[in-house]
Amino acid sequence: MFCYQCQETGRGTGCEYGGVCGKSEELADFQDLLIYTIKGIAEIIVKGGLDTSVLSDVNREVLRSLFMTITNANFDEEAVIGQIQKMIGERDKLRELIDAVELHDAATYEIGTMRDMIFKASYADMTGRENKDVRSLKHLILFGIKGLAAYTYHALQLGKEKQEIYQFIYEALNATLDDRENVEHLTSLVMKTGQFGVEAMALLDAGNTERYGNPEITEVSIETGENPAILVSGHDLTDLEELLVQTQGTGVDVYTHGEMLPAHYYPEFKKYKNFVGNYGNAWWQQEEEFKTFHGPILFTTNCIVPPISEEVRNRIFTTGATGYPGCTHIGAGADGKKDFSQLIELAKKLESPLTIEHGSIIGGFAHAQVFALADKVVDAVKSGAIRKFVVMAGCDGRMQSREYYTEFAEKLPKDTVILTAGCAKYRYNKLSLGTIGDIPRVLDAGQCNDSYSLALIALKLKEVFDLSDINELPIVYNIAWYEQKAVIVLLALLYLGVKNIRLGPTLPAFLSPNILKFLVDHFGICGINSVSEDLLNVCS
Ligand code: FSO
Ligand code: SF4
Repeated sequence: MFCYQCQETGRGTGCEYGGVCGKSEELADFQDLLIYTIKGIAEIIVKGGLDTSVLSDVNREVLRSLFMTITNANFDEEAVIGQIQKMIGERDKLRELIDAVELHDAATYEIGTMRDMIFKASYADMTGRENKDVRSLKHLILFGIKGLAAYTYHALQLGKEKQEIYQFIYEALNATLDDRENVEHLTSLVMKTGQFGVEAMALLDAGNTERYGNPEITEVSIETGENPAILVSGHDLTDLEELLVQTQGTGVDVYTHGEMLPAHYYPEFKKYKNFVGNYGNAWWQQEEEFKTFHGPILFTTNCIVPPISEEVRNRIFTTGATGYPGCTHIGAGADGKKDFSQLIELAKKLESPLTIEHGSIIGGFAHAQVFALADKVVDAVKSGAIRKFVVMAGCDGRMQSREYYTEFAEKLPKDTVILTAGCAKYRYNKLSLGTIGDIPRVLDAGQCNDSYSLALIALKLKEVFDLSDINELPIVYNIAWYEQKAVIVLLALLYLGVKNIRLGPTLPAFLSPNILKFLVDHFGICGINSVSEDLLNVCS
């Protein structure tokens, strides 16, 4: 195994003998083989000129395969092996549709026994075979594509899709397989990945807002009630909706965890009286929080931390692209619906959640809500009441160095406003940072994909202030990353022309020195320093 796709990668260079995330060597190898196989599918589709609009099942399963390999999404070896077998079957059917062309091993390899598969899997990653910069760019594209696929998968659950996104995913995956690719072309594909990142986030935004309404200012309780309850984690709002419908009248309440918090901001979810609040913090604190929650936990997407306690493991359920060995996976039935009755019955037998916090969190500042406040915001900027906006979107994580973000938020001058999205917010969303007039100093747009809202807000301000360049706005970017969804968000911001992004707590290990230099020279990307040094940049 060799994996360096996330920020917590071993020794800051790569995990080689099991992942810091808990991924075993075998699972890492199988995930690589799954990616290798879908690259083969991409090659067949691209070289054979196949029309993606008649490949709905393949498109969906390719998205699912990519999503299954995102950090902390799926730890279930059997599920990954099953997906490899399914994708080999799809690949072989596709091959029969095209004229004979020379194809890569990924598009043709055969597996006889499990031993063959294990052997093949151990050679399926891309390390060590190519020039460092080519390899770095290919990984930057692949990890961006994983994030892109996750957002596209969510959009698809909401009935939204765009053939151009599938076509690009196949184009990009095919390029990562091609030994003749060069730095120039791969660099252009990196930018194109960002372009499609914007498209996918826009598609998901349209899917979410058309079905659930535009997020609005909302106070979310972090207290608990008396009823037994289910905790929902991840990003998939359609799963949450199904669960809320099924829990009506059962006496079981529903709480959000981690990245599901922004669901409370959507008008459509407010009609469910048993949707009572948010429990706990960002993903990495889940073990302790799940213990005191007492009820069943549903993972709709990534951010599973391998449970240490068997008692907690017995209460975990997965759905969608997620999986954990020994935990029940709830798949969709033939009618496309999911049956959550097992969780509801289990909840009824368990204690109600223990209160671990008091108070509430305010959020719901996605693009429509901020546009509704535009006059106030613009007046505050013109009068000097708001000196700067600081985009602190992205992820939270285990590393102690992330305390930087709490300290940075606390020490920001009082005439600055934090724009956030993603689970990074848990580092400062319960601090009393106050308001400027009646504008809160932390404006939470939502999940990591709602970084799209932050981009729209920046573009709107550029228009209002009649500026020619987004970088002339009084906005600075201090973004925290952890996994591959953050990679696509970063590439999307670069595509939109945002410069001088500070990225931390460490820079990606998959960037070679030359590729990092390219990003520094062209986009002014830099790492974090001490809080006091980085604050100088905000105050200047
Ligand atoms: Fe991941 Fe980051 Fe969205 Fe968090 S990008 S880690 S749980 O912000 O959420 O999926
Ligand atoms: Fe290591 Fe991150 Fe890969 Fe897990 S996802 S194996 S922690 S680099």
